[in-house]
Amino acid sequence: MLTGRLDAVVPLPLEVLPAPGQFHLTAATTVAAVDDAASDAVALLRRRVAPLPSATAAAAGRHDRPPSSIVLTSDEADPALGPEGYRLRIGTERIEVVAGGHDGFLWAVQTLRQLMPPELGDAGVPPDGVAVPCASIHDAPRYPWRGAMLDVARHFFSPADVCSVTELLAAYKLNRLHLHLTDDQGWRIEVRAHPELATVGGQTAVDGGPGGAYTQADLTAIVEHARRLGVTVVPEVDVPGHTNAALSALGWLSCDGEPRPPYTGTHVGFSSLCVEEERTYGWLDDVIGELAALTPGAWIHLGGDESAATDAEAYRGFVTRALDLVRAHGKVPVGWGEIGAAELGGPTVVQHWFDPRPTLAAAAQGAGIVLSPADRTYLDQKYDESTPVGVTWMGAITTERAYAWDPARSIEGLDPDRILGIEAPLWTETISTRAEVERMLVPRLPALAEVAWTSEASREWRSFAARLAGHRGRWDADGIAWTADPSVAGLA
Ligand code: TNX
Repeated sequence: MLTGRLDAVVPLPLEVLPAPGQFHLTAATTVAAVDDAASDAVALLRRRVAPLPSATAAAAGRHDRPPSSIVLTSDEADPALGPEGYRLRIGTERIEVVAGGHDGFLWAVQTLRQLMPPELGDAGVPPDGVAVPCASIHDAPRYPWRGAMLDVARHFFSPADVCSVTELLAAYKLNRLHLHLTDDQGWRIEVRAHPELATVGGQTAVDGGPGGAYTQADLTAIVEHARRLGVTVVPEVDVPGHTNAALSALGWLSCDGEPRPPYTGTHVGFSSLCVEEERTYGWLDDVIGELAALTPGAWIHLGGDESAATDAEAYRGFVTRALDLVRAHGKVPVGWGEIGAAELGGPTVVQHWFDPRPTLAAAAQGAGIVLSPADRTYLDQKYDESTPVGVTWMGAITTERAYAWDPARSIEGLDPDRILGIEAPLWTETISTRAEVERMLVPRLPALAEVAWTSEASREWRSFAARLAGHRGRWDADGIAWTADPSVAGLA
């Protein structure tokens, strides 16, 4: 009989206590959810583990119960495990999933899936069933912000591509999908008050690629699909720089009122909104208002990076005002490190990527910090010189390099209590297909997921590499492209 393994889970759980015996999963194993908060987790279990029949909780607990059952309940959930924590008790006849809420149930199911033999595909349970070793697992994340960013502006990716990437994030318990929706080369989201942004600004991409833009319905579908997987979409509209696509669609956003020619190159730092003009703020308010209504998550990202074409003092004034605008729409603003040079004026999340100075200035103002140090998390960097796509301005990032760092000690002088978590950006100047995206993410994204989830004291490269190598069969079964990174012995 196919048998799962306890030492297969990425990211590594807080505690895995093996117990004697095996749970026997068959096509007749029933699933019972005692809690409404578990309904997305039950759907995930049926879709990604096995299409099992339902039972009521009472039936699942009866003496003459069916041969085996999986029960999801919030009874006796341990509040100390937090909103994302869970317990899995795998006994010989019953698997009990205990979580305090929606996300904990989902992460428990993702763990359960990894405990199953990789051969248990989505097709169903083999006739003689599969076995899972008995154990008691309890688990909770180190950091609340565990993200990846997809740049859909340099190259456009379809809603189906984005949803597929979201499945990958969720499989590794990443809970934020940051969508870089606008840049010089393309504007990718319909704004009803200013349709030209998408219809004109959406037509271009790097190297003359086809471009494209999401309708509001597309974004709603992406957001809802992600929500059911425990992933919050953080939409980014990058201002005041990185705005050539907007300036090509709406000439009045530039100070001279002239539309800019479309841009399909890869330089940065040449475009700017006219931050001195009141009309710019009215436009930004329209854009943020629509984005805020479309995305139920708490955050809207305003970019703010590399605004070399904006006067430095005017930039700071713009940032302070733009952050407030986001708050006026009920959201917490997020910006790239550079915004730390401005007065933040209220709750803000700052995404560090390169220069520690504005990040430290932001932390001193009370901002929460998301760490995306380019030399560890920039997944557009090649693995090594043989990687067919990607860039190298930060140097190569092997899977081991993505794994072997401690966020709490990554910026000298940064109070670790300010750190919300980490995020892995994937810029797409050189990346234009789903398979290329996957090859850049896998296996480095699972490495970063473990950095974000697992406590520092429990992490160890060789343990990780061995568990990771066991996932290649899962990627292949799911049709996910991956890189045979020589830094991971079992993958090369
Ligand atoms: C810097 S990182 C950028 C992006 C580029 C990336 C390429 C950051 C906030 N801005 O505009 O795509 O480098 O690696």
